Amino acid sequence: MTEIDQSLDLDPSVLDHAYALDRDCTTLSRHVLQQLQTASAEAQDLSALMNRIALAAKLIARRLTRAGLVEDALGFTGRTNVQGESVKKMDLYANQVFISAFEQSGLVCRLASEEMDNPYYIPDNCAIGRYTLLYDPIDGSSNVDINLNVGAIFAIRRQEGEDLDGSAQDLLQDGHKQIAAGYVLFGPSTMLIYSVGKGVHAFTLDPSLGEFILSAENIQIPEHGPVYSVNEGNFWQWDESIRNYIRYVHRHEGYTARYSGALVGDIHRILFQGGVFLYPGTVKKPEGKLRLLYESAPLAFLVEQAGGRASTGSQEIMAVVPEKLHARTPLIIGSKEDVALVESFIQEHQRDHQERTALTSKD
Ligand code: AFP
Repeated sequence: MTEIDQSLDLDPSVLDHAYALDRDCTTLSRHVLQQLQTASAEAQDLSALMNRIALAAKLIARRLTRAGLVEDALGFTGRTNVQGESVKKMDLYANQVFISAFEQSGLVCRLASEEMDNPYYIPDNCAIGRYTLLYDPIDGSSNVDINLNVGAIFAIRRQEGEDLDGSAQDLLQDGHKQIAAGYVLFGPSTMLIYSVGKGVHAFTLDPSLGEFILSAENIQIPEHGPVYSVNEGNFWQWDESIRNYIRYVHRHEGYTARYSGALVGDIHRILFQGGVFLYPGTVKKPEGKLRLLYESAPLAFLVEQAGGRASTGSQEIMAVVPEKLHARTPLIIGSKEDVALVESFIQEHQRDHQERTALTSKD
């Protein structure tokens, strides 16, 4: 114990723990290599890729923490993206940060983002970097202007084929083609959660070191949790099956509603505490709001790695093959038991519908 520790009269066991944390600090790149337990070229690539994602996360976090003080961080650009949504200044900034972080890396041939109509190619990298980074640079961007948590979501896929015409057809494949996925949560602290298919691990940015340090390893999502996370303002737009599920949780003890407007924040809570997040189809958006390649599939990869599930209601998210780059899917994701409960209402409704149709066709 140091003199300062003695003068502060600190409990030695607390100090041991604090020093142990300092001594053992595991950085992200080292952790990826440990996970893959090989010196293969792909392990080196993934470690370097995660490092670049971490760099992008640090740059975005730095701007977010000063968003109210710097020019051009808050508000809208006046443009709409390929999905017809209003683009915020932070969306554009964060999108560009990912491009800049990867442009010099030699790792990635293409970046595909929610904010870009078509993938962005880095021709100089394509001879050596055969990966594609798919990402949502700022998830929940409406939270930026009110200083609430936002996120970024990412997935890495190998490029398959030459993609000579730049149509990126090889990206129109299911979620099993992802070799890594994760998200960054910009909250009171900045956290990066990732999986390379070997469990789910959380890192917290230590601003004094400028490093992401391992803070939770092998996260397991509880089989069931109290939280249901859904925008209930859409109740009038839902199918009767989803309304029945919501009526069920309203009438049973043990459920609690949490909805932040940023998917990453809601998923983060559920990952650690259990429960279910839903964004079902609505009258206005029958496929829901969330994009398969940039949001649903990466989070499905992660949540499955943590022992949870992700479903459209009738199909596993990981099995969905998108028809186009910016395809949307309904999403039901979280603890196994809670996802199954929502699905049971959908299945019951489908059975009722089939029976009614059979009866009317007999008449
Ligand atoms: P934005 O990034 O356009 O704000 O959308 C965020 C999001 O895709 C996801 O993070 C939220 O869960 C969901 O939309 C919120 O959408 P609603 O406002 O329709 O509930």
